[in-house]
Amino acid sequence: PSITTRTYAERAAKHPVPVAKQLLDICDRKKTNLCVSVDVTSKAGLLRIAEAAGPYCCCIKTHIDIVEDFDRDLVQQLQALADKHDFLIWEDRKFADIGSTVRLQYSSGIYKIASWAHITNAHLVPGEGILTGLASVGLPLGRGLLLLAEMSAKGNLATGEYTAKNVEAARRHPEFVMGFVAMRRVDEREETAGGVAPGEGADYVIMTPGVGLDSKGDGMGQQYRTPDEVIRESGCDVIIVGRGIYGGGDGNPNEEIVKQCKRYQEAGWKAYEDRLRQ
Ligand code: BMP
Repeated sequence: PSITTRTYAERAAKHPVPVAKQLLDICDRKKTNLCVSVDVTSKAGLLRIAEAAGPYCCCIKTHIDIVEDFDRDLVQQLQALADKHDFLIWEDRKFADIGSTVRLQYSSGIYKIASWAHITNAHLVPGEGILTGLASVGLPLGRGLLLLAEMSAKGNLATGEYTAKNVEAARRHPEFVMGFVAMRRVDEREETAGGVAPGEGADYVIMTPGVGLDSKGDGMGQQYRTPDEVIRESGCDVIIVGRGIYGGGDGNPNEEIVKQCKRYQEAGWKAYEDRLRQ
């Protein structure tokens, strides 16, 4: 059977990357495949939205370098919220340099991403040295990495052979690469093409941005699909929702955030249950 017919719990039990196991277990426990992307520029805004969204999501995704008043206390408070509400933290850093440089960018500087983010992600543009560099920091800390095998924006260049190379590279780093940012089940297509039966290969978590129920785009290239298109039709595992939940700017009031979280959580979970029945 294909990966898409297995439950999150079944997949958690067998996953080789501890953080992927944790994420899939949270999805099962909280009945949510929602990752909330919080792209706001203030510490107070980020913490407020994470607190409001925490009960409904499996993961909070940050862009820590847009926060104007970043300090260590911000990540400490975010970690406390992750413990309290049972979610993981993903810093959407999109590393894209040679191994020796990303190793420093991941561990050092102002942000020290590896010290607090369970998950981060990278482009394969520089070649597989980027994985060796990031793994040298992340593996000892039990972190996991997503490769950007595809992107959501119109006209993006992560397609075809480049996407396939991401899947091949992931297979050579099974202890650290937990999955992909992708728009579809990129791993299974590859397995079928290579003559391997779908689902017999490694299990990758597919986390998918460009999800919105009320809008088709943002006028800057973003393209939105519904949770049903993403989870059931395309076989992805986690929906990433940003502006559809926090509303842009400094963010919606808490009441609206909670309302939208429940709406996306429900839609994402229904799509998953429908997929299991397919
Ligand atoms: P929104 O739902 O507001 O469009 O936000 C999408 C989020 O996902 C942004 O933080 C963006 O950086 C991220 N993202 C994306 O939109 N497309 C990709 O291909 C990869 C991303 O990380």
